[in-house]
Amino acid sequence: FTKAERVLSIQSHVVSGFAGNKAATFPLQYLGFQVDAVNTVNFSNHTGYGHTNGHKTTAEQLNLIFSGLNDNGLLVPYPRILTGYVPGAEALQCVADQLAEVRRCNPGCVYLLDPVMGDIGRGLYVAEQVIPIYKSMLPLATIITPNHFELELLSDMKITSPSSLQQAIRHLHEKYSLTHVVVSSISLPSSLVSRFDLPGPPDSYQSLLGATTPSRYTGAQDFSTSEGTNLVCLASTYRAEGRQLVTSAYALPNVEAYFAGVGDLFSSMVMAHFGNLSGASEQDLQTAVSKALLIVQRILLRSHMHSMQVDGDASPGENVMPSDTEADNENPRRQGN
Ligand code: PXL
Repeated sequence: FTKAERVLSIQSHVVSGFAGNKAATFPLQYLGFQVDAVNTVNFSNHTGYGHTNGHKTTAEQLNLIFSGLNDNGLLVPYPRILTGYVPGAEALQCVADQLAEVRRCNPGCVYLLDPVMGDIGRGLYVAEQVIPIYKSMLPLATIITPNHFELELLSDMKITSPSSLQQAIRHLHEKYSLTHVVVSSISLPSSLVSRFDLPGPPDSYQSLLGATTPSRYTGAQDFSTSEGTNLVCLASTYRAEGRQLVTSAYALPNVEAYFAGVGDLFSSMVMAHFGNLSGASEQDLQTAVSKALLIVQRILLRSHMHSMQVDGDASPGENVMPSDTEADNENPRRQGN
């Protein structure tokens, strides 16, 4: 990255820890981006702690921020926009309306929509009314990054097998004219992962982390079994001409610890590495996803190793950024996880 490209990042702010804009901003700045953050909440900490204080930015307050940007001609020209955690329906509708207008005026903008709603372990952690709003926003997005839980909510399908997974992804591409769908994490038994057909690394980043070699899935076995799991990330690009999906799978070792904000870090890194602003090619997506996975995996492993050294164990709710683990060094008996 040679120039400071601007990114509008519409996500949460937490005082302690790393989620939303707190997880995305520094890594994006480190890559040379100028990050303009709209904070959708101002919370003491992320909601995984069980107790959170603070406030949500209202639709009216968001509208003031957006109209201020717009009045100065600052909103429409963003080359990249990222949206994440917006827990309330009115606020999300306001973001949706703004995005529709930006898209209309600047169709070349890369818009990464992370439909942050929950995960398999914790369930839904935003208002239920955001689900139809996210569905209405999908046609605006260049890339979406749902996890397993969010994919089920958006597609109204239960995902229990590779074929239902493919069906759900195809449904989103076709119903909402989506070119790129990235399923950020899905659990698969290792026996299925070994049945991926490995075509070889597409770029040098791959060789740094063998586990992120993309692969085309060939099997059709049910995966609702209890054997050891691997995390799998799927990147899918739709070629409208032949109604063809080009899907790559990336198998990752499971890090046996709970980290918050990983999805937020991942989506920001996919957006950062999606090089071609008007691009619709599967290579653009594959490159972005491999690089993002590599970065996330390295940060996770380092944080996990560090928290093991500090606590002798990985604590639930522990965050992912190295600076957080450094803070632990000074205060090893930190409470509140
Ligand atoms: O990682 C998603 C997220 C973002 N922001 C806040 C959260 C969560 C998930 O719990 O609580 C404030």
